[in-house]
Amino acid sequence: MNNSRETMLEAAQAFLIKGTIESCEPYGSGHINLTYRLVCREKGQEYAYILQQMNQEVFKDIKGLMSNVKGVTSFLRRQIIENHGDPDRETLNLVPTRDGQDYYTDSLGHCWRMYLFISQATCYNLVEDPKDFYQSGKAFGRFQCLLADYPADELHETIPDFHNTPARYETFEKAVREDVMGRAGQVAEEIQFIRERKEDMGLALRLKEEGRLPVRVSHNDTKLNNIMIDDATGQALCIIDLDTIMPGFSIFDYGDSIRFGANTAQEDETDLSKVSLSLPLFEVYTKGFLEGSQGRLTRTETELLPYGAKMMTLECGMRFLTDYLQGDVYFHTSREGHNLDRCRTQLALVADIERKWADLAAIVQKYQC
Ligand code: ADP
Ligand code: GN1
Ligand code: MG
Repeated sequence: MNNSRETMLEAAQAFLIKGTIESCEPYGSGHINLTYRLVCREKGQEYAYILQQMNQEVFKDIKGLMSNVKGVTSFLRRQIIENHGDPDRETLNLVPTRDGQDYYTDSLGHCWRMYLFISQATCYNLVEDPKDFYQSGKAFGRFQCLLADYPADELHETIPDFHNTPARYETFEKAVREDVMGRAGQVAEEIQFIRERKEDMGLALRLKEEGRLPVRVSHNDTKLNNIMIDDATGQALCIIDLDTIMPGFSIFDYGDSIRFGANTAQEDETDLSKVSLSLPLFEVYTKGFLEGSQGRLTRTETELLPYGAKMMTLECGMRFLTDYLQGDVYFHTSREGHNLDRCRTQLALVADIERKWADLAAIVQKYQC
């Protein structure tokens, strides 16, 4: 899966980096792009960068994608400067290529981009301190407020129907029917679990059509490891992974964070007895998200927050199972059955969300503005 050293170095040299390259190693735990940490040195001073080969199977329109990233990061940079923040750490910063472009296409046709590396900050795969999760809720709530003034018509839809759950369901059923890897027989229970919840999937789109659920410029991939927490202050520092910023629903941005961060286990845990929805974590995130949203969410949006959490978890479980059935062609995997393990944690979490439904509604009501 990883590139050869020559390919990485060719790509790294195409950008306006400072000094000479010391190292370039795979980095982070994203499921989509190939990410490297590049370290350079000049006159004893170290300069670090994130070098990414973008996933062209997933993102068909790299030009549109990069125009979104450039537009959104420049917009955020201006706001951070106005608020006397640190624009090099509080937003992603693209490093241009030597010929002034936002990304580089190598001799094999692969597309690369580079960001300044944000140091002394961490992306977590599991909540270690509930305060971090509260911070992350506040930051994602605020992020959507900041983007409220972003010209939505300038955004390219990088993945059409990204959180269209009924469309995802159709793709899942097709994968079951085609069963190209001959795996459907061993996952009958999971298939059944998803089918039993088919009727729940269309609610958000129906409400949108009735004019009852607003479409907002959203991040669309708000998991905990897409936000950097400052090691020194414990504050949410920077929201990263801007590849899926598109029009979407606030309840899905909220829900995707709950799916990942309020789970007591990691997304790919194999011991399902460790998987549950933590009510204390659900509560701190909800408090943070509603505070960060500064009263902008409508009553319907607020009431639908638990639904957003359930739907993002179910949709993600369905996507992992679809990928397992199709032969692991979308998400990066690092072991046999990885996508199936991920699917199982998500479905176990859906079941726990359903068991705790009344508690979730009560928590949301407690913090409703
Ligand atoms: P993917 O789409 O594959 O998830 P991300 O853009 O989220 O890719 O990057 C993968 C990981 O790389 C992140 O979870 C984070 O740990 C790290 N990362 C990305 N950008 C930066 C940055 N500018 N500074 C430091 N770490 C970063
Ligand atoms: C992917 O890119 P990353 O790893 O942050 C995926 C999300 C899924 C998530 C599951 C573009 O996120 O939609 O929810 O994996 N991103 C894309 O962990 O498909
Ligand atoms: Mg990511």
